[in-house]
Amino acid sequence: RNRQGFTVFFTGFSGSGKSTIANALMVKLMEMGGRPVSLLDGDVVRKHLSSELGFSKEHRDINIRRIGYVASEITKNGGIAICAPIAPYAATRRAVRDMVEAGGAFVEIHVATSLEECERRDRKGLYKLAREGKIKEFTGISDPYEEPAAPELRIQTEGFDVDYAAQQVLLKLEQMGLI
Ligand code: GGZ
Repeated sequence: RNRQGFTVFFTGFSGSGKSTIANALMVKLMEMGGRPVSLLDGDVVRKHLSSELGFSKEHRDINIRRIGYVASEITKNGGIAICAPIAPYAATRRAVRDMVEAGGAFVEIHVATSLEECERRDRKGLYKLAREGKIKEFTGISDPYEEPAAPELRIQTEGFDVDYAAQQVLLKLEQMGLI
């Protein structure tokens, strides 16, 4: 029972809170025990799996497909994969969904923090650099982000804490019969 593997795929702007929510979710799922949990965070993937890639559409697509492939392997083998890249292109997210669903469930979660809020926070100072033109092809500023039309869950982060967001994800996983 409940042994099907699955992938939780977060998508949203830089600074939207994807990583933070993904980490909180990982802790909760690990505490529940049972299946192994693997986190494929944007930063870590870019360091260890995609270090040669930049941020052109072509390179982002390669990056996302790599994440999708690893997630599909984990899922097929009954594990839980949590992914947290920006993943700005709908067609690429679709391709990942198809790959993962061949061997388990795919749960797309839009971390819907607005661009205005992400830029206002600007925790890493990247939006400022992007506005100054010092970072090219920056998502939301000088590069596109295609909002998911029908994600399994859309999280509004403004005014809510990380724990509440992670709790919403757990509820959705429960509703889907995955945990
Ligand atoms: C977007 C960029 C860019 C550009 C560097 N555009 O807040 P962060 O720093 O840690 O998250 C961003 C991360 C995005 O990498 P992903 O692998 O998630 O992107 S994608 O899914 O599109 O492949 C940001 C940093 O890298 N960063 N330059 N031009 N984000």
